[in-house]
Amino acid sequence: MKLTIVEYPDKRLKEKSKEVKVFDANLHKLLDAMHPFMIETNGIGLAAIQVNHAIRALVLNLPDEEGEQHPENLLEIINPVITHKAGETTYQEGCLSVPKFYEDVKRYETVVVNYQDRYGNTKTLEADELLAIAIQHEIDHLEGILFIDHLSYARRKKFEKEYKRMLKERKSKK
Ligand code: QAP
Ligand code: CO
Repeated sequence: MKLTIVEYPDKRLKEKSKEVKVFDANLHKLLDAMHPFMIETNGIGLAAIQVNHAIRALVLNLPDEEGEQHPENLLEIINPVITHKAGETTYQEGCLSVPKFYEDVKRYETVVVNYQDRYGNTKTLEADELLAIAIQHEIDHLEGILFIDHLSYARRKKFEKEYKRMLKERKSKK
């Protein structure tokens, strides 16, 4: 299965993703492709909508203290729902769908998430630190929300200006 990244300002990123109801080989094929794709593109988190599949599925693979990603740390999260949230934290976020841009975003410090695994089994995850931030970022994608949607008006305007210039520059090099 060949995947390509959907990049801002593509309207598909604003779509609300649909609940997964069938946990079949098609879902597994997509998840199996998303993981290596995310690693190859230097991502730590990827929502299905970012590879043009508007379903409520995401993968996460956070690096360890040495900055290395291990396959055994892969998380596959389907139909997530945040059931508890507390605290506040700010982190400089990026997104594979918004290449080369990083901005501070405020998130809950800890979240509890109910979700399903690839077989439809119900799970609960208590997340803090980078995992809590990453999960909130990816769940936003399922609602059609990007990290740049959290910026102040002034920061967003600055971003749009710089991003447009970057796209123009990239186009001229093709
Ligand atoms: C979401 O983000 C996230 O601009 C995952 O050129 C963000 O994997 C989780 C990436 C912040 C936790 C904290 C971005 C790769 C990857 C880029 C990513 C780029 C290449 C972003
Ligand atoms: Co993202």
